[in-house]
Order: sequence, then structure tokens, then C-alpha cells
Amino acid sequence: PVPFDWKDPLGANNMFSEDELAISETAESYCQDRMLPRVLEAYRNENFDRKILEEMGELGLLGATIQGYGCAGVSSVASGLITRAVERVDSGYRSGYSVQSALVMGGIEEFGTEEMKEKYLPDMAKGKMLGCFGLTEPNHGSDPGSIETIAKPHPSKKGHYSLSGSKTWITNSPIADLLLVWAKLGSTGKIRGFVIERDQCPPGTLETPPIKNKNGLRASITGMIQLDQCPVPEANMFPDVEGLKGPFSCLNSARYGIAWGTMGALEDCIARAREYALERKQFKGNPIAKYQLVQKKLADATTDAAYGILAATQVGRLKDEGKAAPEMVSMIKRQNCDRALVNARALQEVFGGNAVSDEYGIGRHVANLFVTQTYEGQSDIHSLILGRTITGIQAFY
Ligand code: TGC
Ligand code: FAD
Repeated sequence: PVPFDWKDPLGANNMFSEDELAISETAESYCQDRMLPRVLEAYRNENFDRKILEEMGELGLLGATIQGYGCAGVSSVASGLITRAVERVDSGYRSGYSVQSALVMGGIEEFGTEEMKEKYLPDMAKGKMLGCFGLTEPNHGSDPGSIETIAKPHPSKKGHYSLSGSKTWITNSPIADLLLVWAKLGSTGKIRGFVIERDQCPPGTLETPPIKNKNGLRASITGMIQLDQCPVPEANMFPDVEGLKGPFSCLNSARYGIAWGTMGALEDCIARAREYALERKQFKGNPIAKYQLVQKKLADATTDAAYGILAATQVGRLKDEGKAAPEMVSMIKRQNCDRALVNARALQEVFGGNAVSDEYGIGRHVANLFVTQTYEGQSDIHSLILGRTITGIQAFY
């Protein structure tokens, strides 16, 4: 019989092209050799090293699905494999990478003018210019249709809008050079996207204080965006997209990436728990891996990771053929985040008291995976998106 490989239980590697496997290997080697050694310190000290994005840029891993502008132009499955490699190390590193690649570069590529693309994408692809994506506000998270940040004609600067409002829980905001901010245009009340260059903002009009002391995602940097009559050139508004379609189109790609990434984090939990269970002995010198209850935890987690990879691969293929409905993305984002979190929590038990030591890595994944289940649409919100499409009745309001 064909031997079973617990690292690739359903033979997903057979579904990837040679190019995709090569890209995956480049990403995995970089992440294991260069990122992994930094993560414990970064997580302890809540320190995001922006050089990581520069290093990823040097390898052509940023904005990788974009054609041209210094980007690699790879398939959606290849970008999923990169995302999985990054999150195998840490969801916080994947967060920094996803915001740069999917939310900001992806948004500019889809909705920006040719001038914006030429001006920003090549430097962003190199990781020399960092972006953040500001949608969530202190009073509006799951319901971004109600955001209050407003753009009006600037009272004194001709050809400029004046943006006022505040955004919270924004990944990369304290270090971002470019801020993609979603605000309502005063004249129409419709949501529009504005690309703000930090170094063009006069003092006092833009502040991005960090949010410290997080109990998850500590290797990523998170903050607020506070805008006080910030002047933004009219040319920096996305010209043709209005309403929630703008931010949600960017989110389709980022949510797709999270479905891949969380499987990387879960696979790392499985590998760590398996190794620990084979080494740790209890009761007459038996490795705890001998006990059925421990084996069931590994069987459950390995099954969910394998199914999750197959589903993400299928949606990736459909995405490239223009056949992926946004609800498919909701389905894999919800399922993979939920299963990653449930299984990581179960595998944490395998480590006994040692699970509490950060040296074992499992607690870090569990805390991170709570965040992945919450941002980009909390799982219950994705349940309602699916419920709405299944029944034709919306349950939000
Ligand atoms: P709804 O009526 O559903 O839609 C309004 C308009 O938007 C269009 N639309 C989409 N377009 C493209 N892709 C999608 N997935 C779309 N979903 C909706 C829709 O067609 C409609 O267009 P139009 O032209 O008719 O106006 O709007 P709603 O207000 O009823 O939405 C409800 C709900 C709950 C589905 C939505 O608001 C939602 O998804 N909430 C979750 C919020 C969220 O995901 N926030 C993410 C913030 S960014 C973030 O977390 C980044 S973390 C990054 C990291 O660190 O990795
Ligand atoms: P709420 O909307 O207040 O929801 C609280 C709870 O109520 C949730 O469980 C939710 O599912 C539930 N709920 C709400 N409405 C309903 C309903 N109608 N029916 C049933 N249940 C409901 N945002 C950005 O814009 N950019 C970023 O880069 C970004 N990065 C983030 C990084 C981190 C570390 C974190 C924690 C968040 C980040 N976010 C970002 C914000 C994130 O997208 C929001 O936290 C998320 O959308 C949920 O919004 P909320 O926190 O306001 O929760």
C-alpha cells in the first residue's frame, strides 16, 4: 500500500504545480531559518521587526499574486502556500505580511489609479514602504457600514480632502508609511478609500499610537489611526469604487489567506504535540503518545488540517478562474480558523504543565488563533453571511 504521510495526510502536494512547490519551499526555508529563531523574543517583548517584510520583499514574496510593478505574479494557491509557511511560525508575522500584500497592495492594484500603482507598488513589493488598512473604528467593528470617519473638502488646502475620525486595532499602523483609510465622503455619505502618505501629513493631523500589552498576536504591531482634519490630495482617493464593496473586495483576498495561514499554525501545533507526546513518558515508562486519548487529539487535528488545505486549494483554483463566490471565502475562513483554534486548544493539553512555558510555542499559537478567529469578520459573522446566502434572509439587523 501507499505509505501514509502524517505531514500531508490527503496528499495535497499532488495538487500543486512544480512552480507552486518551489515557491512553497523557498517560503518555508526562509520562515524556518530566519523567522522562527526571532519569534520567542519578539513575542515576549511585543516587538515587530520591520526588516522581516524587507527580507520577504527580497525573496519576491510580497504582493506575490500581482502581475507587474516588481511583483511575482504567482497563482492564488502559491500565495496561500507562502501564507501557510509564514503562519507556521506565527500568526502575527502572517498578519503583518497579509496587511501589506493582500489588503494594501491588493487594494491599490484593484482600485488605485495607474499613478498610485507605479508610485507605491514597487517599493511596497520590496518591503521598503509599509502599509496598513484602516476600516475598524472604536464604535464599529463587525458593522463597518456605520463608520464615522469623514472626508470633506479641505477648508484651506485646494485640491485636498480633510479627513477626521479614528480607527482602532489597526495592524502595522504605528510603523506604516502608507495608510489605506476607509471614510465616508461628506457629500454622498458613501464609503471611499483614501491612500494617506504619512510624511505628507502636517504635524498634529495624523497620530498612530500603538496598542500595547496584547495577550495574543504579540509579534505583530497594532495601533490606532487618529485623523484630525488631515489633508489628503483628491488624487489619493480611489476613483471608481464606493460603498463597502471597496474594503470587502480587499478582505476577500486577505480572508482567503487566513484560511491557509491558520492551517500552517495548526500543522505546527500537530508537529510540536506529536514530538512531545513521543518523548514524554508517564505510567510505567510509556510515551504518552501510546494513550488513546492523546492519539485521538492528534487524529482530529491532523484530519482537520488536511481537509482545510484541500478546501483552501479548491477555492484558490476557483479564484484564479474567476469562479470563487465571496461566501466560499467566508466558509473556509470560518471553518479553518475555528478548527485551528479548537484543535490547538486540545493539543495544548498534551503538554501538561509545560504548555504554560512559552518555550514550547503551543500557548502562543492558541492565543494567536483566538485573534485570527476574531479579525476579518468574527466566525459568527461569517456564519451569518453563510446563513444569509443559504436562506436569502439576513440576520444582522
Ligand atoms: P452588505 O449589504 O452585505 O454589503 C454591502 C455592499 O458590499 C458588497 N459586498 C461585497 N463585495 C465584495 N466582496 C464581498 N465579500 C462583499 N460583501 C459585501 C455588497 O455587494 C454590497 O454592495 P452594494 O454595491 O450593493 O452596496 O453589507 P452589510 O453592512 O449588511 O454587511 C454586513 C457584514 C456583517 C457582512 C459585513 O459588514 C462584515 O463582513 N463584517 C465584518 C467586518 C470585517 O470583516 N472587518 C474587517 C476589518 S479589517 C481586518 O480585520 C484586518 S486584520 C488583518 C490582519 O492583521 O491580518
Ligand atoms: P464587535 O463587532 O463589537 O463584536 C463583538 C462580538 O459580538 C463578536 O463575537 C461578534 O461576532 C458579535 N456580534 C456582533 N454583531 C453581531 C450580530 N449581528 N449577530 C451575532 N453576533 C454579533 N481592523 C482593521 O480595520 N484593520 C486591521 O488591520 C485590523 N487588525 C486587527 C488586529 C488585531 C490584533 C485585532 C484584535 C483586530 C484587528 N482589526 C483590524 C479589527 C477586527 O477586524 C475587529 O476586531 C473585528 O472585525 C470585530 O469587531 P469588534 O472587535 O468591534 O467586535
